[in-house]
Amino acid sequence: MPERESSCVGLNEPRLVVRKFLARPQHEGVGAIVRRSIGRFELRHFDPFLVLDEFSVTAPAGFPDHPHRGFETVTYMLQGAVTHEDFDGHKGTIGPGDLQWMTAGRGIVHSEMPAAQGTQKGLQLWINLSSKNKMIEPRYQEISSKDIAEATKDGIKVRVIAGEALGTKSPIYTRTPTMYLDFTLEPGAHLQQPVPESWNAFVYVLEGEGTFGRLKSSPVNAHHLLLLGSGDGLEAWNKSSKLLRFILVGGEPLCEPLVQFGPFVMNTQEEIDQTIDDFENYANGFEKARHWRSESGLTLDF
Ligand code: FJE
Ligand code: FE
Repeated sequence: MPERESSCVGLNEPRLVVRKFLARPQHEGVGAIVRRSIGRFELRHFDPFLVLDEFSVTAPAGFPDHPHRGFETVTYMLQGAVTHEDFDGHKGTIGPGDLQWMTAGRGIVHSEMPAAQGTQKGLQLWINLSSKNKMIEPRYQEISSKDIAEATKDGIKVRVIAGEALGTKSPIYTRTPTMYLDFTLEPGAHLQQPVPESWNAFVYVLEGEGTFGRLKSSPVNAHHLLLLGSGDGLEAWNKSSKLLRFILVGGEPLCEPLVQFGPFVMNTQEEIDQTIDDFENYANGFEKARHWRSESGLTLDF
């Protein structure tokens, strides 16, 4: 029997698209605009993912002082720059192609504000933490664009934000096992990307038009989120005459109870009550919020 071509990457059971959402612009923060897909009413969570926002901010709009507890925020810049500043003195600016992987753990209070003229664009993904990791010390992993691992093959370019693709690995440590790949496919390119069978996975289209799951399915364009069904990987084709860019994100579901109150995500209502108490009383990780204000001096209501 002839061997299957490149059997090490061939897929036995490609995942099909089971749901498709168009992320429409909505207001968030102070004057900012986000296209929210995961996290909106019709798609409250997609375990372990809580929110996916494609954001667009133009000064003086932004996301001034606000807290987080119990999950991670992953900010990937597409255009322009954002300055972040937290209550522990951690401060920096991320520009085009840069990544900030922030594990809020027991608590971060920070601001995220535009740092350049014009419109700043990017993606922010919120990844839930398991009960045993919700109260860990906060941690940042930051990678500038030039240091993000890239690989190219057969008309496919991938930027490996987390996980592995085309034999290239990201150095990012994911506490909730996660893969995050930024693919660009030239016209005619065909992708087969393994995704662990037990993981939930989705595609979000950034640019161009792509065919996902099966060759005969109708093409999907920018700002659409596609939830993938079960299987061992994703097959995608660029049947158009322009570049196709999308992210493929997968994660191991936590399968735990979840109670969310804005930027606090815990397992039980008691833990949420405790978190609100901690935040109001500057306790259990929120101590440094007592005397801290960002340069913006504003506070985000939630
Ligand atoms: C937040 C409202 C918010 N999406 N995308 C309430 F807007 C935010 C928030 C963000 C955010 C920040 C960036 Cl840089 C990009 C975002 C929501 O900061 F955390 C709460 N609680
Ligand atoms: Fe934030």
